[in-house]
Amino acid sequence: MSKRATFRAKLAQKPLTAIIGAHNPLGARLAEEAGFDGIWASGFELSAAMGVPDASIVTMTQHLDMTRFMDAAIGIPVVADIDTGFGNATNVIHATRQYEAAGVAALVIEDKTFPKDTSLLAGGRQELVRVAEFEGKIAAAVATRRDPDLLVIARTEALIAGLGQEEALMRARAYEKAGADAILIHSKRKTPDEIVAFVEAWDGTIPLVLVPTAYPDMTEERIRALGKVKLVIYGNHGVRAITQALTDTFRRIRADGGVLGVEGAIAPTERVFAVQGVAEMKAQEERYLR
Ligand code: SPV
Ligand code: MG
Repeated sequence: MSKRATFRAKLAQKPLTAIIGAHNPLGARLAEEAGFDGIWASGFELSAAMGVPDASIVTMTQHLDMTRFMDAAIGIPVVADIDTGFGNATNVIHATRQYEAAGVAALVIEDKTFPKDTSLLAGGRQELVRVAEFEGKIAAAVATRRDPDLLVIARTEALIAGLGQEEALMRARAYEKAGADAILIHSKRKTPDEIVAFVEAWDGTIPLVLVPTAYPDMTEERIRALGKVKLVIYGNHGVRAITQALTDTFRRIRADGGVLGVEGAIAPTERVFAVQGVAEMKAQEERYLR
């Protein structure tokens, strides 16, 4: 079975599927090793890794290239965060072709205007496109995919934009009618109340997707108990872990004037060799270098 078919079947059968953000194959491999069901090719993570805000500055091609590298490096599926689809429905058609060819299992398209602003930023510029415009974008992605197993997930930012439950529900229902396979409902509240209220009120037939970054007390056990939610995305914990680890390590080396003090706290070189696949390369050399 293809990664795509496996992922679609998992979402249908498993009570809850869990994926985590990555922005390069190293992180993707570590996520696979840790037991995640898949990778979230996060726009926020890649933007941060490139040292720019998550505001449609990283281009589609840059995100696509990294997504392709990640997909090729791992055996678990990749869910691509394609933001707004990089423009209008025509851009979505192009993006769908490209990401499908890159091997992803799912596309997540959000109903913000292009260029977007990142969702969790206090005071961020959160403007949504008209419902009809976004229905067209979802319908365009659905009609463009060649493989029916490629999931098209519609993400509404209605709660992020402060537009309330009724707007969020109205949009989610419209996006289901437009052909979405699932609805991602995002929130930046510190508590899960508005997400719980949305999930309880959800009367559609397609499953929901949550990103419990702002409300971290929402555990998988609690999500499973809610029902209706089939996918949880841990959006940015990798890039935050790296930011902290590099901050601590670099400062310590500078303060100590040497690397002895960090030796015990960082991965040995051999561990990096292992994640890079050096052992496989050596086996290949043994077999093929003549
Ligand atoms: C991302 O990881 O790029 C996301 C999730 O879209 S969030 O940053 O919470 O909007
Ligand atoms: Mg994103």
